[in-house]
Amino acid sequence: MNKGFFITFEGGEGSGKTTQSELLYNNLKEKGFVVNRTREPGGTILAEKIRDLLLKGDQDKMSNLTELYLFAAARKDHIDNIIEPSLENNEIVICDRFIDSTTAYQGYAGNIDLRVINYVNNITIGSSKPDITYIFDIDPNIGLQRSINITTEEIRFEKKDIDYHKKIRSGFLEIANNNPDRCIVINAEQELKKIEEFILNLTIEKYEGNGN
Ligand code: Z5A
Repeated sequence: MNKGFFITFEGGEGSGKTTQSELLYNNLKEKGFVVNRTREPGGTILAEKIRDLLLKGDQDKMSNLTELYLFAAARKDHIDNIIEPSLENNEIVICDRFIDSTTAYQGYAGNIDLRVINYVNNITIGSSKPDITYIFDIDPNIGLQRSINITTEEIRFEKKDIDYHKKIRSGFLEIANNNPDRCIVINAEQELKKIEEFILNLTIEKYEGNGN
């Protein structure tokens, strides 16, 4: 019997992942599923502290490799204390960003060798591999415009130039191409309700098809 069901939401800035992961969480709960919604970097006390280090302050304050290790450290704590226990408990876990963000941001955009990224990702997650990954695809100019109105100190990545964000977009599309078993690309420029319905229906179909 399968243990739990693990869903990740990925994509560039302002693509609507957070909005849609919350909608899916509410919709599944309303239908009686046991669901846990979390995010990366973050999800535990220690990982939220690492989040502050990573997302606040000057964009050049650390190297790409330092970033990679900090994201991995936060993820390991999150997996050990939140994701794995929830999956062991047969829950549905919805996570806003996960390993594909590391591949897109530190790998494709940050130029760390993808073999290093894959190695670090694999030893960090162990068997906690997502069952479905929704990749939100949006023109970075539109995404950045959408997030401009959100007031937060967590803007280290938003401050990077447009070329960086274009690399992230094409990186995510390549990840989807390389992982067709779990990745579904969502056109994030569509109307909110249309995306919400599509994701809910597909999630339930995949969940039931997974032997749950
Ligand atoms: N990062 C990394 O480099 N490596 C890693 O391994 C991980 C992360 C895990 C975390 O940010 C940062 O860490 C991230 C990558 C890096 N870079 N940044 N910044 P985050 O995930 O916490 O924050 P974010 O990516 O900036 O997300 P965001 O600003 O919260 O955007 P979003 O979640 O994609 O969008 P949203 O908040 O749901 O929506 C943005 C706005 O658009 C909002 O006003 C919505 O009402 C609106 N919206 C949403 N959907 C629509 C539609 N369909 N139409 C019109 N308007 C919409």
